[in-house]
Amino acid sequence: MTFTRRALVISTGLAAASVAGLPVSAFAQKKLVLGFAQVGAESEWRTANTESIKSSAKEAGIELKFSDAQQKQENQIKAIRSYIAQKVDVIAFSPVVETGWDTVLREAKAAKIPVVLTDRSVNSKDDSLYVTFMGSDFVEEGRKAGRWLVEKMKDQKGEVNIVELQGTVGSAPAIDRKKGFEEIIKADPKFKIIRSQTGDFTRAKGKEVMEAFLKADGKKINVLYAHNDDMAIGAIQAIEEAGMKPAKDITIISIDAVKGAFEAMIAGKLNVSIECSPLLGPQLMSAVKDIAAGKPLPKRIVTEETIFPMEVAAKEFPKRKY
Ligand code: GZL
Repeated sequence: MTFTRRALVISTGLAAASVAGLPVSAFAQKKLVLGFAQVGAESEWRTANTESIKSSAKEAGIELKFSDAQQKQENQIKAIRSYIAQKVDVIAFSPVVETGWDTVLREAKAAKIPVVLTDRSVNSKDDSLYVTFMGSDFVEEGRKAGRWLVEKMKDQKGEVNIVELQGTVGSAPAIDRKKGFEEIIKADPKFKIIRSQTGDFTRAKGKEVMEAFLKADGKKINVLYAHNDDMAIGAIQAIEEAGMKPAKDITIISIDAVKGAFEAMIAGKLNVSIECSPLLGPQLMSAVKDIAAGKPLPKRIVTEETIFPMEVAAKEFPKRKY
């Protein structure tokens, strides 16, 4: 039964119930059920994203089935299959990597269960496999990081040696944040990415990889570009343990603008954080209700975001919601 037909059946049921004198509430209480397959709990951003989804589902009166895949694609696929078996009304997930989803998404389509992509997208030729993708423009986030650096270094005559902490290999944010950043800095040959490696979006790995970068190139490093705040915060510890001053000896740019980033900027240890909002819960719940009501949705819903240099961190911090 298609989703629209299911909505029609519910509304017809309500009409029939009221004519037959049955308590309409018997039909009206059919709660929508959303199955959400989360990436994991790898970062402050992800924790805030999970909180937004859980609190918004509660507020919207939507029954939420939630799973944490510990950043493993096979776990997300297992969770999606279990939601199909449970015949949930809508499935939503944030794909840990861009590829390898077509088979399970075709299973959801065959089961007539609509799918919503949140936060990260999939690299599929068949965009009929999902209703909409809501989340940030990661390429633009990378461009914002590049533009901030070009402006900061505009009077710098010599080479600007950059080390890069990439996000999870194969993930949309890692691929696109790299792409946007390189698109901007390639205009000036003084900018050179001398080392680039994944820190898997975690503090621990960010620290470990930065230790290796410092061991290899220490004093040569002018800039760290981290694809998220957690890796930048881990790297800040490594920089300090190496006897250098973060945000002074090494300019640090990161993305997300989570609480930890504001604390680091206020402490003078991080130069700038590009906002990437995890607060997708309300948008997701409204999309679930629209799908249930048979309303069409745009294929792409982009989250509007800004940039926070350390100079504004203290003023902005009290207003932050994540
Ligand atoms: C971005 C999100 C990324 C964050 C990281 O939308 O997918 O994953 O930037 C998180 O902090 O781990």
